[in-house]
Amino acid sequence: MSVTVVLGAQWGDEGKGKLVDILAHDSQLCCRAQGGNNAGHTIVANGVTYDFHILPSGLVNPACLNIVGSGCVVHIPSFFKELEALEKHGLKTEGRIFISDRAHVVFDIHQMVDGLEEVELGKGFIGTTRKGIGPTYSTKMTRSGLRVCDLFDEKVFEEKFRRIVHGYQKRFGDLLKYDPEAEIEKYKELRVKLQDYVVDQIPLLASAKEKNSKILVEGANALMLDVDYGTYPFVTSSNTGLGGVLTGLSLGWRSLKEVVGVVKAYTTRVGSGPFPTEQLNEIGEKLQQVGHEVGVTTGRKRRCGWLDLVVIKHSHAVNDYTSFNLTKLDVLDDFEELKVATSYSHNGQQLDSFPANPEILGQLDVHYETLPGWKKPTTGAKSFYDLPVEARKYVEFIEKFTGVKVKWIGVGPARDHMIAR
Ligand code: 2SA
Ligand code: GDP
Ligand code: MG
Repeated sequence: MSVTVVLGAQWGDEGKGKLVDILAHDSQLCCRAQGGNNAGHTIVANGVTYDFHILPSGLVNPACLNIVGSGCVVHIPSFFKELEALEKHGLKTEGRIFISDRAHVVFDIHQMVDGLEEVELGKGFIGTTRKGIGPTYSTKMTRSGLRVCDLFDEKVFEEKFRRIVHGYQKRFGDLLKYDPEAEIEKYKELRVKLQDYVVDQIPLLASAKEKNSKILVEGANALMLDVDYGTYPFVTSSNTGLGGVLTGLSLGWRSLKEVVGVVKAYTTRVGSGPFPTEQLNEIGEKLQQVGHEVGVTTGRKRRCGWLDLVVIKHSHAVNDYTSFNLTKLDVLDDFEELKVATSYSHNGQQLDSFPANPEILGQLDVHYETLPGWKKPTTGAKSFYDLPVEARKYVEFIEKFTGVKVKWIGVGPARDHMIAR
């Protein structure tokens, strides 16, 4: 068995879905290890645009099986809604998508609590997707959550579910307008519909191992949103790095072949929190507009700024990438010059790593290298040498700084807008 892991190296939306779609053509199984339907991604293939949230992008390839792994959190009605939308776009998903019986269930009440917790935070709100991700991982960690397997024993389900609801009602009182009976009723139908999708992930992956299958792991969100290594507390509630892949799926470290870091040629972030290279000016606006930087799940405008190689270095230090996919290089086609952050200082002191403290992160001086732009279209480029020399130098600058080879370069949204080296 050989496993290729695709991980976001920045704050998400680097274009992981597109690389996963390309690699899925040579894979038998595509897995999600963590996160929920907060992870919006868009894939453009055969002239069709598909929006994904919780489902793995391997569904676009008809020969690839897909699994939502144990480390994920799943809102079951949204899972079915997303499947239906893909079917409407012509994808045949029957028999190709499974959910681990150990994955945790996101209930409507988790989503409502997500919203209430954001309000409680006032000005310090995280800017979550309000998909109930944080509250569901919280109930998982306090051992009061429900797993997919719990849904199939009505008595256990009702008992555990009422306990969660009771706890939240005690905490939020009248603020929480919620009818648990309606949700219990909904699950009478949902559990019947769900049973064909539920598997024990451990033997499934073990059998893939025996068959020497090629497995693809699709990271969700990205390292800077990792609950341990990201810009805490402005992060999501799972381990979005390699650690989350190992705990969220039973693959084992021995089978890991490649860990690809997906790096957008500039930086974006959705929601609140530190963003040292953010450009709150016409440059940020241009990146947002040319890059169509809008959240796939919530429709929020993404914040935009220059490429930050201090972030990429930090991300590489945690995930140990074997290669990079640089994406959206074409978005930089029309800039006279490009800036790339290469170091930070704080109170005149040079920093040698990405600081943990959000206060320090808010007071950094960012040091940039300026590189020439290329002012030519790159979308038609089929090989590295089709790119303008300045674009090649931009790529080589990233490689030299990080010591990681850029193996793929995205020059447009479609599947064939990708240079492989
Ligand atoms: P949550 O909902 O608890 O995971 O939010 C916590 C933080 O994580 C950020 N986050 C994301 N950042 C970028 N992209 C995400 N997916 C969607 C997309 C987001 C969207 O593809 O654009 O549509 O708005 C994603 N999911 C979570 C989030 O902004 C919070 O900062
Ligand atoms: P993900 O969450 O990392 O999978 O990324 P998203 O799908 O949320 O956001 C990436 C967006 O950029 C999507 O709309 C993609 O279709 C698009 N995209 C991916 N790669 C490229 C590229 O190389 N160039 C351009 N212009 N768009 C791209
Ligand atoms: Mg996304």
